[in-house]
Amino acid sequence: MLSGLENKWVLITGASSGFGAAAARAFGEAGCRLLLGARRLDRLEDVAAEARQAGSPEVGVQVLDVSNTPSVEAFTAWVRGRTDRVDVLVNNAGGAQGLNSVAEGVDADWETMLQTNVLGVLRMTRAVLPLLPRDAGATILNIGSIAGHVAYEGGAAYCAAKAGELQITRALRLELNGTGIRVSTVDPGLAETEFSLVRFKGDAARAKKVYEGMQALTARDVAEILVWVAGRPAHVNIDELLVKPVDQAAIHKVHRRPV
Ligand code: NDP
Ligand code: 8X3
Repeated sequence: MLSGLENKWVLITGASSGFGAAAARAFGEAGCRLLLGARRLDRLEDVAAEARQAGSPEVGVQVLDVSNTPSVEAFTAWVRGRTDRVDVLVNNAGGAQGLNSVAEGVDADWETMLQTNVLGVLRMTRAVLPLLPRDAGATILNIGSIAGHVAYEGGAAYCAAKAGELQITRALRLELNGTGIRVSTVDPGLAETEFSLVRFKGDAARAKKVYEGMQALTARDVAEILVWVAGRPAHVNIDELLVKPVDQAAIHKVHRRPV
């Protein structure tokens, strides 16, 4: 897959699974050099091996917890030890915890969702901004969600977090106007990754039901979009891209076949 991204430095948060891992493979195929972060180092090492196999000339992995400022700072110090520039920052780390109504809400779940999906994006962006080159097509690529556009029952904190991510993206684009740095959000609907397994705290049967009888997006579908967005000519900014499975006409309208 040739995209003009060869040898660009791409930093991906949450690269140990799902979209982040698929993005590492896809940017690897495009010939990018990769800096991968997440909390599970063993999983990152497996992803790194796949990305090298796919064609990446250089892959580094390092522990990263985006919910913790010292961890973000230590990660960025590690990045600075490998390169003085980051061409693409993919703020992907995040997810949901639980599907409780507000009345039944759990503090720890709310705090995790806001820490990762909102403050994590702010922390990572603040830390990496000085490394993004000016006027060279550098890109901040945030992963939002359909949940940032439309609310659903049990999703109050997650929907609020992804709406927060959307507004961070919009504010950043205004703040960075004139620098040549592009700011995009890619907002998927239902995609089968470990997202629901994490949301339902390891309940695999409940997680599987979310995608039952319908064809969800794959992590690869989303990763290919990320490579496409980052690979546009330097003067082109893809502002907001909402992508859903054909079976999902709207957040509450999902076509399911009998199973
Ligand atoms: P996965 O659960 O498969 O991947 C989530 C990734 O985020 C993992 O690599 C995990 O790594 C990482 N992560 C979670 N918390 C932290 C943290 N505190 N610090 C660093 N890394 C962290 O789910 P997806 O790939 O689906 O999710 C990726 C993004 O896409 C999330 O922001 C999610 O909200 C969003 N999204 C998902 C959709 C879906 O339907 N799947 C649809 C729309 C958006 P580790 O545990 O090793 O730290
Ligand atoms: C994940 C998509 O609809 O499960 O962001 O919230 S949804």
